[in-house]
Amino acid sequence: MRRTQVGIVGAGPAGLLLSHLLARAGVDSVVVENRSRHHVEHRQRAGLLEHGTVSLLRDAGLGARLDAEGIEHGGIYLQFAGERHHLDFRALVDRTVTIYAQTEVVKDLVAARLADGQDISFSVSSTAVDAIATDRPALRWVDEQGRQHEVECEAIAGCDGFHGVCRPSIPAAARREYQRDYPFAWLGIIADAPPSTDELIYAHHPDGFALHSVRSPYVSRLYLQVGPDEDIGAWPDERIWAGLQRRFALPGWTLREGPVREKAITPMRSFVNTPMRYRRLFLAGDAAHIVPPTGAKGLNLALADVAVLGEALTALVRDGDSRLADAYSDACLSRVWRATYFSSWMTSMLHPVPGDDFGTQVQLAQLRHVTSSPAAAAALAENYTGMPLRIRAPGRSVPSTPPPVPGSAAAPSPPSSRGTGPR
Ligand code: FAS
Ligand code: PHB
Repeated sequence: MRRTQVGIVGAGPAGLLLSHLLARAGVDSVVVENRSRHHVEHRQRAGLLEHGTVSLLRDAGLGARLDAEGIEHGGIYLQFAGERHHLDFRALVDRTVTIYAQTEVVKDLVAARLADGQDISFSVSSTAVDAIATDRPALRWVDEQGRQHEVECEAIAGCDGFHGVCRPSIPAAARREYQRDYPFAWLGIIADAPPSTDELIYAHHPDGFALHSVRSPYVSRLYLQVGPDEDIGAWPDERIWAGLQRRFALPGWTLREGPVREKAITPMRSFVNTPMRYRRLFLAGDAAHIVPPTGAKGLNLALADVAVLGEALTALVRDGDSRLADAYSDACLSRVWRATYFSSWMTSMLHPVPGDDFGTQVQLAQLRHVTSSPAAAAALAENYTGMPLRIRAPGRSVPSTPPPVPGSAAAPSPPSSRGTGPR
């Protein structure tokens, strides 16, 4: 039996950043992960960091490679009914986003933790959390060599994703789940093809949604909407490219193809578990909530949870002050529900459902509204670039400074339907 201050389950972005923030505050942690280091550093997931997430990583001393290799984007394109419109985030809300893949964030975090001497156990099995209703919860696992471990903690952070063991360890009567499953999924590819656009293209098409994202000047990340139960085996590379070509087609613009390095299908769901804390067990990231990736919120939300949790656990286990820990769940859930609403709205606007002709007309009306009204465009830009990260101590509300009211002297000019290709 060993002891640590915080036991962390999961070495994804949430678990790793939490361990990093706690260490900077002088709080010890143990991190256990059931996949290999190579797996967690190379599994393709998110690609876009909000404005606030970039600041958070920089402030935590993790900005070097992000600043050198991240690609700043000042807007997105929305394509529908044969038109492509640009939304200029700088003009609308004076904020940008940065393309920097989750794989790179995880590599930076693993390197920083190991350089700091952090104990991370990869490839473990039989993870379990016990006595979470007491002040001395226990974390148990079997390591790669088959040895059993048990660590007594002062708190446990469940950063083990949607399929982890921490959320189910909370008594069903003590928590509530909200879930919506969408009638479609995303087929995502990584292709060795130079991006055909300078900023992301979100395309609504009768065949289905498609997204052109990027990873580097030589690598493209693309997605297309497929049925909810599609078999990746039914999608050879030729079929994927043909589908993308149709969905992005625009006169005078070409989608460059290349070898497909990876492909996978991701189901689309919205999920929130409340509260995000049970006694000495705290949930963060996908362990507590899932958003459809349309709004590029999942990774950003996970890191925002951890920014709050790091302060709360430091106050609890280092300073004996439980106020931030007591406020943790509510402080995160207001942001979680805002991101859940935006991701659900963006998803419902962009994904035609076969046979729902009424719904498709509503989607086109929404897209025409967002690309013609400065107020509607600013609302999308404000949510897409992310809400400022704010840690609120109980009893102190931080006055918000909302963006200028559209139409007022300080408001930006209307969105433009610029050219169709890279600037
Ligand atoms: P993670 O799932 O990343 O990490 C949890 C970790 O816990 C994993 O490494 C897991 O192996 C480990 N674990 C689980 N059970 C365990 C156990 N019993 N014992 C020990 N360890 C355990 N977000 C976007 O913004 N854009 C996207 O395009 C996007 N695409 C995605 C595609 C897929 C297939 C998935 C699943 C998610 C995607 N997301 C996307 C969301 C994703 O980026 C998550 O929001 C992000 O990984 C959340 O980070 P964590 O909360 O750390 O959870
Ligand atoms: C990605 O680059 O993987 C990405 C970007 C934006 C999204 C979803 C995924 O909305």
